Amino acid sequence: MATYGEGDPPDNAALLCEFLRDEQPNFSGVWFTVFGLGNKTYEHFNETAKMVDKRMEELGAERIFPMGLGDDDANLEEDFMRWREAFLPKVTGQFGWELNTDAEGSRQYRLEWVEEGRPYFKGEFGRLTAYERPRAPFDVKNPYLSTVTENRELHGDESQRSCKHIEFDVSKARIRYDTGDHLGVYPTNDSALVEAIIQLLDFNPDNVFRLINVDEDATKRNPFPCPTTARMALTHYVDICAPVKSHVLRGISEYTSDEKEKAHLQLLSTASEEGLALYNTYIQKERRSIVDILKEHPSCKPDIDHLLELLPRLQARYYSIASSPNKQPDKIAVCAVVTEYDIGSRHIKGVCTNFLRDKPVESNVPIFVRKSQMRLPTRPNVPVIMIGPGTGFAPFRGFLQERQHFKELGKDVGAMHLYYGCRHPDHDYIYKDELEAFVDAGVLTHLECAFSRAQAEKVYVQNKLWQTKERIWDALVQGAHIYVCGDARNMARDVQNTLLRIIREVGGKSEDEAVNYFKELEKHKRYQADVWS
Ligand code: FAD
Ligand code: 2AM
Repeated sequence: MATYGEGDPPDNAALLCEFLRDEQPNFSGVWFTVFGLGNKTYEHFNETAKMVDKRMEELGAERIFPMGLGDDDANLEEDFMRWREAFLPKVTGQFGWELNTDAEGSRQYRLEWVEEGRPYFKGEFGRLTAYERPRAPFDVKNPYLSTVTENRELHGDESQRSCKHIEFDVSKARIRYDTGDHLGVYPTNDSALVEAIIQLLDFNPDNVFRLINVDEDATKRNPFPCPTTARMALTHYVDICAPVKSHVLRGISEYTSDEKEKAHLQLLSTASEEGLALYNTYIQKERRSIVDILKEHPSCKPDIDHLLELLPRLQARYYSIASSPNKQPDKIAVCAVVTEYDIGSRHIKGVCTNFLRDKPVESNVPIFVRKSQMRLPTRPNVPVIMIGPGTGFAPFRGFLQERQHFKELGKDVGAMHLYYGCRHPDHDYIYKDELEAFVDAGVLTHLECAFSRAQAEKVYVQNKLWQTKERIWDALVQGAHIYVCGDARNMARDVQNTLLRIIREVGGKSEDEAVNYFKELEKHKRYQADVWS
């Protein structure tokens, strides 16, 4: 069970969670266990898994093995490998079965060649004609092939990094969005990496095939849209950049002729202390992808269709929408900071941000809107405090546009406080001109910028909050809504602690009273966080 956002289940588990929470089915006689996929940098760590585990027991089911809580901030794969290692003998014992780990290597899909000339999937999802004849509604399973209308650099010349402002045309799709929503973007993999796999494994990348589930009752008939070619699958459908999962290493070890290389791959996928430690450094910390593994184990030559079956699906990336439908209903803006870093001699590029980085105007990108919880107060005269360093500013650009629109309509618009943070005013101060224009227009009433690297000591948004603590408390007393967006790892927690301190020290509350005050803010959606790591 995965948890995301503010302790929410993923979309495809929402109904199940609602059912477990609200209904009273009798689960006596049911055996269960739960493994949670979470991230400790978030406040509501593995909340969905914990809820399911608790409710299953309350409804009469019997827990046959303790819940495992995976932490993606540390090493989710290792957490799962450890948990599974202990769980498998337990579950087979419970059913009176014999544990057969060899079966792990067996194929779930069979290959079927498709004759030349037949249509095949070239990046679409669901339907072959999904991009030529788009059909609403558009969502994660049916993205809309939008057109890029703008792609400009937001960082200054002296910045070592790149941050892009990108706009997508959705006029023909009539996609509706609200300020605060997220945009899902489906990237394609770097063609150089696709080519590297083709060279390393030496197969014909353009033969059309289908992979068909050998279990005819399975709900998932194909691992990705089929028929397709290996080139298309490597480009659009499977993840070839993430650190390799242990079951993939185990699967491809069977195709390795050199005994030393084979033993290395097998050790990497073994849940022993030695294997886990090796996995942790060699795969996780040093972030080796399938391309790295194939390069470093030259005798490992898996059949391409088996490799494609083993690799996880390439996932959409999410970006906070940085525009308001009031200002531009037909275009959706995002701002994305490009992920790029070196590990040893390897230069690693983030999949989606590098895909977007050079997308020219008029090119196409599959997108969809995902609703979020983060909303401006219904009444435009309620004051808002927005805390968003870096690209955490993105949704607040939408908020400012929205309130400006109301102001232009002659409505009474409440105060807007923005706490923005970046490294240096000349390097990565994004949307500086726009922010100054919002100030001039009287929409942005209070702008505080924390430049962390413009002087000897670090200055962060929470320092600016503390410096203006009386103003923050006054706004809270007047009913202000607070929004925090951006880095989940440190910023969100530090900001929350500073707000608690303001409630205590300026608001005159005790420790417990301040915590309760904060909980009330959360309950009434007057404190909303949209953070990611
Ligand atoms: P990937 O290929 O996915 O690689 C990223 C991975 O690289 C991460 O796992 C990270 O741990 C790892 N990594 C990064 N740097 C290093 C390093 N130095 N050393 C080792 N490992 C490293 N991003 C924005 O830019 N703007 C937004 O508005 C925005 N909004 C978001 C809203 C939400 C709700 C969420 C969940 C995320 C948001 N993100 C935003 C992040 C975005 O979704 C992507 O995660 C980000 O752009 C990276 O994607 P990528 O495909 O380029 O990188
Ligand atoms: P730094 O990278 O110089 O440490 C946007 O990324 C801004 O957020 C940067 O100025 C960054 O500063 C800053 N930042 C880093 N850690 C933070 C934290 N714990 N709280 C608030 N801001 C932080």
